[in-house]
Amino acid sequence: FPVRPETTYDAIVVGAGFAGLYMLHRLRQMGLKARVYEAGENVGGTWYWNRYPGAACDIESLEYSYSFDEALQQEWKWTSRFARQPEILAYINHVADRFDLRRDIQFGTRVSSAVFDDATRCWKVETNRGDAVTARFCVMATGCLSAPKPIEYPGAETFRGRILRTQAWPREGVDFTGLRVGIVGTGSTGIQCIPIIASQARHLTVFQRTPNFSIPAGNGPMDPAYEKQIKANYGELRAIERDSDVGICARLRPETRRALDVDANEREAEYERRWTAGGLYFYGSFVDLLTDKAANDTITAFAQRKIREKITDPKVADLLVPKDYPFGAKRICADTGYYETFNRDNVSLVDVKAQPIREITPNGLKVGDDEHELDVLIFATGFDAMTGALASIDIRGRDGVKFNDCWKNGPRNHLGLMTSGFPNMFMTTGPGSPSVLYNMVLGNEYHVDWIMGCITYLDRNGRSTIEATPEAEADWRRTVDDIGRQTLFANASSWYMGDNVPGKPRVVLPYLGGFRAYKKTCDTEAESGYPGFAIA
Ligand code: NA7
Repeated sequence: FPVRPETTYDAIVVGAGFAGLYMLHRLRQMGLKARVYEAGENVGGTWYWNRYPGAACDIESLEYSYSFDEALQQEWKWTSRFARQPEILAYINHVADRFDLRRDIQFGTRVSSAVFDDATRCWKVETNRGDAVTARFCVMATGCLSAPKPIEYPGAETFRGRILRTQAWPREGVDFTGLRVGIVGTGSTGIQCIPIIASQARHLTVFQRTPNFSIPAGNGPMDPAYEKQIKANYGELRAIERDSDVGICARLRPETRRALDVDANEREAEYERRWTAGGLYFYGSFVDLLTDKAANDTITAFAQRKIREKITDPKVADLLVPKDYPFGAKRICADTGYYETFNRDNVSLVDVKAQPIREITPNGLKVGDDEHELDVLIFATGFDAMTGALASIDIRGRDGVKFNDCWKNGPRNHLGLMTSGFPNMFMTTGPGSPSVLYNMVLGNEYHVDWIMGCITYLDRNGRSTIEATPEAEADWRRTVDDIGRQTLFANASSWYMGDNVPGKPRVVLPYLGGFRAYKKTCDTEAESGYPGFAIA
């Protein structure tokens, strides 16, 4: 018989992805009673939902994995250089079993509200399944890319074919054989699934609004010698990753030179070396690529040339080569045969910037005056990034203040971790932190460890609550904005800036000063007794 959950906990954790699982593990290690609520029917978060064909991580498996347990990282064997979604999900399931985490996780349950009670200094958390529990701490491990954007065109209910969303892909998979398929969206997701769908469908029509820069992933089976070498020096690698800006260091370290400090031949050679190395290493070719427009022009031109070379039809190449924004200012992608897919006879590209999508019709998609007839229409249109998942929960802090009112002009928090007026509510990889530009798994580990340090501090000092001060929060917002302005990120329209969601305020969402500097600030904050936080 199911046991009725206890109603009082030390901590409630929302989400059982990489962050939530490690959070639960650490809370338990400290002897705290915790419960995790997870909307999915199993662990995995991002990797549970995004099971579209071709889904894979663009950071190497040996790096995009937990570092907190030496036996785990030594014993787990990755089969490919960049793990595909099923393997990452298998890994996360292994972690849940290995550390016996499932007994404290309630699946298929979405947290609907979290309300702080001033009298008891506790959070009352309610779910869509009728749970009502209280806890001293509430950790929002809700993920940065977990609230899919709704379909933004009318007529979905009239479509006679099938509509699919990449972020909620059918578990049983989809057979596209013989079908006319359309896909809207050419971000990382679209770029991963388009080549695979094209190889199955009768015809694939790609509806592209903005072209993206994508680098060949260079994926393949794990090289046993490489794995052995990493595993023999894992501690050292992890230390280097934690002391870096992006946390991707195994094969090639990010350059410390500036692009224009070397001559054109050397620069080209460096770009070539990193382009060939595959994946996101190309990003680290020079240190100033995202802060100096002249430096960026050199990598932009290189990438444009490389992309153009792959495409047979010059008119198609004109559409696929990004021209209107600096390389890297939108999240770059990693692909396996993406651009080459447009050389196939059964693939066509439709520019929906020139002629906007009007509506979904019973037969397909109407773009300008043309109706494209389709059997399947796929939306790979992205997420309400970094704030969407939090906004979907009715969170109320001290004096009943609504979280969504506090954040209506953009996120407000200190160090991306806590918001004033919301005591003992932590967020992992929140806006104002650098995690989406860093190795997400390590970014989550860092946040969880910081939160545990904070909880330990409160307990050692006999205090009950902590929250950001309004002053520190305002300072941090200024810092994030100022650093953002020194980069080229504002020169593109992207989810980093909130531009991808109609009506969302345009602000720099991640901290763009690099993980190393961010970590130093957070470590100093903790070491000096949390001066930017009010402790009671
Ligand atoms: P992204 O990167 O936000 O990409 C979404 C794509 O969908 C992008 O090409 C968008 O074009 C396009 N899009 C979004 N809304 C529309 C509408 N309304 N009409 C036409 N096209 C649209 O999401 P992904 O899921 O691909 O990747 C998310 C992150 O996951 C990625 O950055 C990695 O960090 C991993 P736009 O550029 O907005 O013109």
